[in-house]
Amino acid sequence: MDAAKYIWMNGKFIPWEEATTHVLSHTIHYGNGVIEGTKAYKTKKGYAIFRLKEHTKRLLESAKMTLIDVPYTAEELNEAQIELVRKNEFIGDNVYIRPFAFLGYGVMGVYHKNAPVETVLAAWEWGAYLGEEGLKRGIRLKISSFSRPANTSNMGKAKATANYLNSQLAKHEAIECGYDEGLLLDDQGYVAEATGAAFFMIRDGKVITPPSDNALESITQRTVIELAEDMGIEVLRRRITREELYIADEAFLTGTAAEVTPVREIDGRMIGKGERGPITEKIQSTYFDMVFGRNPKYEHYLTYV
Ligand code: PPE
Repeated sequence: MDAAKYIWMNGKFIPWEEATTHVLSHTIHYGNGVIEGTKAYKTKKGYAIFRLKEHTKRLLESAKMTLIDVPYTAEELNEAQIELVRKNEFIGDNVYIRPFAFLGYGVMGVYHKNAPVETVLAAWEWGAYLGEEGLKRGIRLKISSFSRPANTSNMGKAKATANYLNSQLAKHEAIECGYDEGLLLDDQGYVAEATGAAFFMIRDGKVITPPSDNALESITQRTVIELAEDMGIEVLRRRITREELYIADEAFLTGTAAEVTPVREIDGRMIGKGERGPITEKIQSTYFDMVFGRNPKYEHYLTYV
């Protein structure tokens, strides 16, 4: 990871190296924390943060779901993120912002409401999540032997730190088996999401993506649905079963970090021609034009710093 200059912690900008925490912080032991992942891209007019308001809103909503009282308003957090990107004087095309809240030092035991809430905004330069090569050629996906936790036991719509244990197990399994990424089904056997991205497939010219019944309400997924519809492509939001994945014409993942990453293989079955498909390519290039400020139609999603 590339260090940056400053991190915003509990209302103040402090040097990157000084943003530390005690080993007995509550979240380290019991796993209740919330995170966001937001991106700033270098445009012709300087850095622009993509869908800043939506990401900050989701952070506060995740915190509400997991009973963490963040003592800052969305407006304060938005202003601080803009200032964070400015102050760090980044140079690269891709800046990743990680807003998060966790429970700090002071109490032990599962009951967490007396633990202090720590709010942090960090940012650093972070390139292609699944590799530059993956963006061009597509990645290999393995359906995980782990399923996404059922709605009766976890909260998939919260971007909760705790949900990433399940993601880590699936990711590790996929990598160990020689794949790039894991795809998780829900407890009923329908496609939920990848370990850190939403899933899309294309059949007969139609774009299909599952509802967020058992998954994070992905902001990139919502964006791509809008883009595809604007391009005149029909989009279906419906459940997908395993065997249907194998006969997809094209597939891709979406996420703030994953952006639009094509999928060229699932469980040893070649998807389409085993390369980035033509519709995927169109959606991907439209997405990059949008985030890099090259398409005035989507300017309203950009916050210039
Ligand atoms: N599902 C999961 C489980 C997930 O973590 C992400 C984002 C998404 C879907 C896509 O959501 P959105 O970014 O709103 O389109 N994963 C973040 C963290 C990845 C990481 O490894 O860290 C991200 O993309 O920022």
